[in-house]
Amino acid sequence: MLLTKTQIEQHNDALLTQHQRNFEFISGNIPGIEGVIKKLTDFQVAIPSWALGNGGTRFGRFAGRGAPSTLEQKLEDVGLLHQFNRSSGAISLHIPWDIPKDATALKQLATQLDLKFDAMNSNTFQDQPGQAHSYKYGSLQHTDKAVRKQAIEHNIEVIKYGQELGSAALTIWLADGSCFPGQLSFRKAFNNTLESLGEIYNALPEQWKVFVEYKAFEPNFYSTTVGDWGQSFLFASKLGEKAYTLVDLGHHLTNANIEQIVALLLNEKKLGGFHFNDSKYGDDDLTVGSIKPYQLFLIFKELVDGMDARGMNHATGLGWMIDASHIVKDPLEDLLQSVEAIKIAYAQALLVDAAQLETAQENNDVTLAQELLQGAYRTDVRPILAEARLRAGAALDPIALFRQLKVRDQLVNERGENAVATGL
Ligand code: LRH
Ligand code: MN
Repeated sequence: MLLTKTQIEQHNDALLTQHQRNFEFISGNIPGIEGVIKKLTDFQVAIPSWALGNGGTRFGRFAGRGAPSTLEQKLEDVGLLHQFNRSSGAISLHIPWDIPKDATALKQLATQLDLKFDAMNSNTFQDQPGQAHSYKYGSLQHTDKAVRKQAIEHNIEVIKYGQELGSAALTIWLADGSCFPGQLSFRKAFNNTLESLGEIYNALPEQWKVFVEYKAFEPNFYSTTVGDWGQSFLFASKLGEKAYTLVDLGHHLTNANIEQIVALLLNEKKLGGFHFNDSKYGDDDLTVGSIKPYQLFLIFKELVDGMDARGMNHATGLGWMIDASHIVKDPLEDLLQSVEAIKIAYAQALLVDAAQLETAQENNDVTLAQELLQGAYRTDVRPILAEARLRAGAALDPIALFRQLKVRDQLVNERGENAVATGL
């Protein structure tokens, strides 16, 4: 299903007066408001193909309703999200969960839906039926060269699918590691992984990037071979200029200072992109901004600072992707909220008076620095986001319209109650 222009206009007409009052109130106080709206409009967040159905944990999975059971239906769902917020203009595919049977037809559908294909994701953390070698003891790190070769070939195959679709990046997340002391030679695992990544790197097409995603633990619970930003940075630096680190917000040990990590990786020109989500404990993959919204704001403040310092285009300079899993919420509502939370943090970061903050920092005026930062964070920027959506032909209040149109019920009518999506 897709929305009609009329449905969006009728929804906006009903909310227009209230919105204009809110927007006039806030915009009057913001110098360069038009510049902020332009940046917000250009800022697109890629939606993960594996988060359009309901996910589970090892303790079970509660079925969703009307989930997309084909790759085409997944594109339609992302196209639908993009109609609601004109901010979800890309999908990130995971192979083999989303192998395109007809790449040309899929590209045509994506064009119709005004979608691009963002980074491709490989998968050497699950054994596929009929697979020659198991990844039980790892993939690119494996002690057996045949297993490493199999994993390298899979990543090169993923690049080929991406080339057919017009993607220009490969994200490699490795579950590789160990569960017990003594199980693994850390040095051999690192060197095998580096050698294997090198073969994948050499297969990258000219304009492509490879993102090395790190994660502290799970599914291995003693060591992870790409376990933190330092290890990912090491790999990306040794591989070459097309290799970057990828920061998944849920992949850090408790209380890690992610905004500092982001500042340093940007400073070193080795930050490639993000998997946005939120978490309280582990890799919880919760709605962005639902647990630690202030941390998300601080991360975007470092991003705006670091990208401006290097003259980078905010919208295209890094990979902006969500990586979430929905256990108790409607996946589409959750993704609409996550995109909104990302853009709220970005808008608030754009409101920080960087020059005044720099002066306060130079003068070690800690209180003033805090006041400048928290003043921006405590600004309700939602009317600015709504104005950007209105001008882009999207909905003033996406969640309200999603519910008003009973979108989930319509999808169930189309797809049946128990349609299931591939993914986690
Ligand atoms: C690993 C991860 C990775 C994906 C997977 C679905 O935890 O974040 O980015 O491949 O989730
Ligand atoms: Mn991730």
